[in-house]
Amino acid sequence: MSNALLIVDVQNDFCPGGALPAPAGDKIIPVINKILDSFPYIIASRDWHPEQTIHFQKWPVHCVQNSKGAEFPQELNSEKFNVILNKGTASKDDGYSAFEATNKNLAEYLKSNKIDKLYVTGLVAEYCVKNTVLDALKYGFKTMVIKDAVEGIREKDEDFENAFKEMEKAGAKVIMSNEI
Ligand code: VGL
Ligand code: ZN
Repeated sequence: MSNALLIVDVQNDFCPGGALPAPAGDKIIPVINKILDSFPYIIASRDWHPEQTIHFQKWPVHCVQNSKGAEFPQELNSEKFNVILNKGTASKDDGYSAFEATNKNLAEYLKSNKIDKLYVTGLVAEYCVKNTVLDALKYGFKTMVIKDAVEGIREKDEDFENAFKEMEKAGAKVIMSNEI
């Protein structure tokens, strides 16, 4: 059995200067770059919205398909990614979880490559990272969350820590990148 690194939505719009920024979103990029080579599979998701979606009733317009804001930040070594998943592509739902990607079925991809253990990083803790981790656990994958490679939008101070508590309670293991 094998393991994979899952990089959730590290995109310009979730970094400082973007449309829906995690205030320290850019800080996780060097951490992710440093651990990339430790994984046989590197899977990245991207929030990939149509111009009009109910999602934008809740959120400022962000990560519109093919826009600059939807691109991976230049500093992220995205040329090493094996798979890119597009999520949030429907106009009628949020599509927070990478398991809801529409261009590839993530659960099937993992199973067909005998990947049973997922290391999750990315943006943002309170929404897409959390929903992806909860889905991974539901599908039965061993799921680790690399805390120093995750950031949040931190609408309220406690939101970031609460997201980690919820993931841990559901069965995720929270680790730091130097434990890999
Ligand atoms: C996200 C809010 C809206 C995320 C995406 O990637 O966590 N959050 N769209
Ligand atoms: Zn979104």
